[in-house]
Amino acid sequence: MLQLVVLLFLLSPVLAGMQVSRLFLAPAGCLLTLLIYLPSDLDSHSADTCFPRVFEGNSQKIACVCDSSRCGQLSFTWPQRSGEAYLVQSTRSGKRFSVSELDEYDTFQEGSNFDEVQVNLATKYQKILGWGGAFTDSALINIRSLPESLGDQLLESYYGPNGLQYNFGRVPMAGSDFSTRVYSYNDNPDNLNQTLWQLAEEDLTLKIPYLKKASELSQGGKIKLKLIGTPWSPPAWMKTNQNAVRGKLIDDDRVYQSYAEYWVKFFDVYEHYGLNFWGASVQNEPVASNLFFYTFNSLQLSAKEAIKFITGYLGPALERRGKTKKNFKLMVGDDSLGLVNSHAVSVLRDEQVQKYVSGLAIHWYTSGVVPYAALSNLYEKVANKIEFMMMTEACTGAPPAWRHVDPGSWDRGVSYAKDIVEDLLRHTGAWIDWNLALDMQGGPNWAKNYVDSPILVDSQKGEFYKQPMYYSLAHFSRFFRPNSVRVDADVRAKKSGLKSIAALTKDSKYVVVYLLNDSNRDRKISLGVIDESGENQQRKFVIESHSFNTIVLKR
Ligand SMILES: *[C@@H]1O[C@H](CO)[C@@H](O)[C@H](O)[C@H]1NC(C)=O
Ligand SMILES: CC(=O)N[C@H]1CO[C@H](CO)[C@@H](O)[C@@H]1O
Repeated sequence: MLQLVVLLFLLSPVLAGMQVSRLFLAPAGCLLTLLIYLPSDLDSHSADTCFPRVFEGNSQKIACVCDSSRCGQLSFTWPQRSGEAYLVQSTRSGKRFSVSELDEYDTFQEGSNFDEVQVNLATKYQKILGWGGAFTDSALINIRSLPESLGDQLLESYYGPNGLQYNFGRVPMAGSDFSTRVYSYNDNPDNLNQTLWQLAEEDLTLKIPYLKKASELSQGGKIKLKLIGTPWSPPAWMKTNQNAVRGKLIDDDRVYQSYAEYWVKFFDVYEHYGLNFWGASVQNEPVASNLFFYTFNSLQLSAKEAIKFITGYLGPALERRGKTKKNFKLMVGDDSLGLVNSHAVSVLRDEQVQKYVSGLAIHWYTSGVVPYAALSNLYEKVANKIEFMMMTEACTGAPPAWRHVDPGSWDRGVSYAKDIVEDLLRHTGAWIDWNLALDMQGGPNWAKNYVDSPILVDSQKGEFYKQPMYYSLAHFSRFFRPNSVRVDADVRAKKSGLKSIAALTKDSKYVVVYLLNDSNRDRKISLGVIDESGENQQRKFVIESHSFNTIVLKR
């Protein structure tokens, strides 16, 4: 093919010199263009999904570049024929969301060393609620710093049909540390009747326009975007220390009542702008805010205070607006495993609280330090009091001593994958990432609490980078779709360290299986899918060392 193109190209001046009619030349030119473009498209399938850049000269640190002229897409067509199966792979060596068909027949020798994974469709667990990220002021400032169409492309990378197909968006109610200033919706001291409540400029110029865009993108992909509101701090004048950082709500009924009014007004006003929220958490990190090093917008809210606020003020205020458990999912917790456990158990034990609260939210920051068994224990204590449990905030690069931003880091993608698998194995229905995008410093952040993000923006170069964390998420979000049900996936070769989770799609037509191994060698996998009638479908294939793998099988 290539030779033909070269030949035609070399011949073209000769053909032109032969005074061939214009009528002939025009289509010949088109054909020439077609022939030149065709081979490059066919040659490297990965060019569709990633335009790679190596960072710091380290071949393991690869991020995919998007600029005004190019941006990789995550394209995947679900199989149509029964028995058809695909393997989607991303590897440390550079594959990104690369799709290959899996043979129905065993092409390997019998008796060789396979790791067995047995998926059992009859054993069902929690429903998958979905995937998302947070619309912080900083994320949106970074998106806005790009040329408009490139910023839209970034949003599409998350919410569009060829992106992660996120269906959740977490929205800070007023400022968080990922803002460029400290503000609330009513910084007028003693305005207890909340007559001076008003949206901030950040809502009008950032949150509302970008939430609308994301909503349109996901509706285009026929997914209903579910928004979750979360406050970081009440107005400082309502707090014991008169400060947005740390402090408690002043223990006065009028303050509690006023704060409930302040809180629900946010949803009234956003509805006025056409944005309806699916739910909210009562308070971001109510327990971690007691730690001495907590240096940004927060509220120290004890279990007793949370119960008082929910049952006496917030719950009734929501109810007066027609927001009940049926149509508005209020969550408690919203803090790290280990820190929030006894707080959440105490709050949820209150019968009045149960009238208003639907879910438990957990943050990831102690993962790997606090054993995951604590998540199962916590869940068991509250299981009969909630409809769902979700992970509502995660990021890498958070501890002050760490590199905040580590462009192209594969290991950070692995951290995401490990946590998602461990959480999903323990009743978690949704996994929501932190900032959608950060700058090359990991900000902006008024409190200098810089961290990493799956997408980094370099506004000076007019580029953004999709890191391995982004692709790590893609292996879940694109396949473990909302309303799928997790099913049993038993890794027989337990010593292999291989991790697996599996789900059955809502229509029961597809089985999706995720496999993670971070070992140094390729692994031979024997995957068995046993259906409800006991029939076993086998697939044998190889997964590469240091890889994220999703298998999609049409039943
Ligand atoms: C609300 O409170 C302010 C004081 O902040 C007061 O001046 C105003 O009259 C009050 N408005 C109503 C309608 O009660
Ligand atoms: C992420 C993961 O589970 N990695 C494991 C892959 O397998 C090796 C042994 O071959 C384990 O040491 C890793 O922990």
